Amino acid sequence: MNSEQSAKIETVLQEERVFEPSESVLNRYSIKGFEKYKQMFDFAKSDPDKFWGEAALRELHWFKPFHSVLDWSDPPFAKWFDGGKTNVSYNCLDRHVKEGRGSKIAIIWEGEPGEIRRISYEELFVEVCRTANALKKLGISKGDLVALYMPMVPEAAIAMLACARIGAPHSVVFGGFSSEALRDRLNDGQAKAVITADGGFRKDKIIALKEAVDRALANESCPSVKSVLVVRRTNQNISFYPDRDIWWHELIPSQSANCPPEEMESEDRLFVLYTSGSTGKPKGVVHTTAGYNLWAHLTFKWIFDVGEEEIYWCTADVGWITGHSYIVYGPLSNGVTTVMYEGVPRPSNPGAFWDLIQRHKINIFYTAPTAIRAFMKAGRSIPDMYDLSSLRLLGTVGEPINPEAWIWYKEVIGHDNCPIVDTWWQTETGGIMISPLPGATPTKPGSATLPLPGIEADVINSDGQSVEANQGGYLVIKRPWPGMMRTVHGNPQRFRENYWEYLSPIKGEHVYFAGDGARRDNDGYFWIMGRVDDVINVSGHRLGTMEIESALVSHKAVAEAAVVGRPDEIKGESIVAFVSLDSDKEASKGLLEELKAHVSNEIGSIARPQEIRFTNALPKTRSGKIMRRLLRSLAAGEEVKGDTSTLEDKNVLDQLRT
Ligand code: 7RM
Repeated sequence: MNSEQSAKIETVLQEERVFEPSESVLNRYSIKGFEKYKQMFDFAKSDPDKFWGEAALRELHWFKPFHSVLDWSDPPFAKWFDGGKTNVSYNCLDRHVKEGRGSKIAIIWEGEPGEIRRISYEELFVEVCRTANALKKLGISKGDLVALYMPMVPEAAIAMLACARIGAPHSVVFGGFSSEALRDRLNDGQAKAVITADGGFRKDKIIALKEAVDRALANESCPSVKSVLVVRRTNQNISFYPDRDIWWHELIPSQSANCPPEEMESEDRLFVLYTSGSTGKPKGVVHTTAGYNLWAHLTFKWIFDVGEEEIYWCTADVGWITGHSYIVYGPLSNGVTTVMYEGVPRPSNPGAFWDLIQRHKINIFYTAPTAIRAFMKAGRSIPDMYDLSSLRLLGTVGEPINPEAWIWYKEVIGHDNCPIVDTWWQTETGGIMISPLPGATPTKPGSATLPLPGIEADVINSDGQSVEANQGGYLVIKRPWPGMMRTVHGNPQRFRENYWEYLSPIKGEHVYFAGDGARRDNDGYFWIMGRVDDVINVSGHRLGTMEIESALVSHKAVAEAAVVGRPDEIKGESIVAFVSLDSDKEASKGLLEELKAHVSNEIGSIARPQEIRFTNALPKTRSGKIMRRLLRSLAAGEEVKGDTSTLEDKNVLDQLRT
């Protein structure tokens, strides 16, 4: 571990409270008591093939059973359930309808202007079949990539499932990304079609999704894209290119509702989802059919344990992995009623979430620490105005949760009746990896607790040795699991090097490096300490500092840029950029705003720096490396500590202190 990284994992948490599952909680859950968890964990560890093989046969429908559970003969390229044939949309729809549960509500959708749609499994099944047939009409066949750039409307879930039905992998691009970011992703994945909407409602604005698609495709800059399917959502005026664009409402309703699911090989691609890493452009994380389906299904079932009459709500956007696994695939594969909400909390509507919970009598609520911290700051008088007594389980995801926010969530939202599940995982892991099982695991505020059965997590140092209790180190996963990403789209070498062979002393051993620092306490509980690479986490959104730096440098006035995260009370981290200008350019307030807007344009508003500091030069080592550790301290307004002897020009530091 280098000094940059170790500096990040020095913090020692002093949290000693433990909450055992209460008697009533214990009785409510299928996985009851710590012993039961231990049994499952030990079984999965001692005979993983049997554990996963049995689970796959029990939990999923197979057109043809698999002949092997895990093929790890060519690490890190895993094959799970080889020889088997299944279909994710079948597992999410057909089987529930066939089992007589077609009239059960699959999705309760609430639009930002307040409209409500309740879609049964039967209706969802029909819509997905029609959409799947429509995609075929557009020339999409098995293996073709379809991009989605959509607001949070049911058509987003329908389109994902329709793709899965015909074996066309989807690539969902978050609607908050810019046309530039969309173009990069369309070209990287060679998408054949884009599914979008005229626009979307976001906060108090209407966003122009179709216009962004038009810009991304302008001047034949994405030659692979042949058609654009457009959902009418906002009714705003848009341009229409008849040889390329087609309205959803003109194409889908006339399609046949009969579309037999494609029998997919276990390892056929289900989707590609782009995520930020420490180097270069975002990478396309590839997930495949059976393993991903099983992992989303099982983790959802183990952790949320949703009853037949219960209502579950995850507040993520389908543009992120949390939306994929825990709004769409996990809940639907389990035949659960999942809520999809187009809105986001904001000052003009501070009680929106609690209002939704009250009106829909939501039982399980899954959100991000950043949202909880914002609610906490706004004060308990707002949630106290609502009836939240339907809640029985609360979850968090996306970033570390501070113990204060954890306790507030438990007391103010959960009225001390709901266990809290702090779930650690990543786009790459497909589903939750470290989390309490609410009926089994005693919780500690701020700890994601223990790995799920089948997950062998550890904290190691740069020599590849497990570190002692309470020591910081790298969080790693030591054996493959069904939901693991299979490769980086178009770049298997990057997959190998960045994830499985990153820790040089154990090259060849194939240990999955998550990019996070962590510590285990005396009970073996994991305390995640955040990224140790150049990834920053702003409100639970992952951004690569390199990506933002490239965006800045692409502006004509900028010579060099360095971006760091600064601890932020609400967002977790905020973006601070240090920028040096070309010698003939003047720093000004106008240019500062222009640069912020430029980053929004290049990536999306989530990447807009909160602060930009102009400087003549960046602090560098003699070998030319930017010393980010110093910049992080400066951005946080701290004393610059530690070794600065490698700094080339000490005067630079004084200049940067503003
Ligand atoms: C699901 C998701 C992944 C990164 C990961 C961590 C951070 C996520 C937690 C967490 C502490 C958690 N996917 N992270 N969950 N840190 N406790 N419970 O967020 O690919 O977008 O981000 O998020 O740093 O590496 S992601």
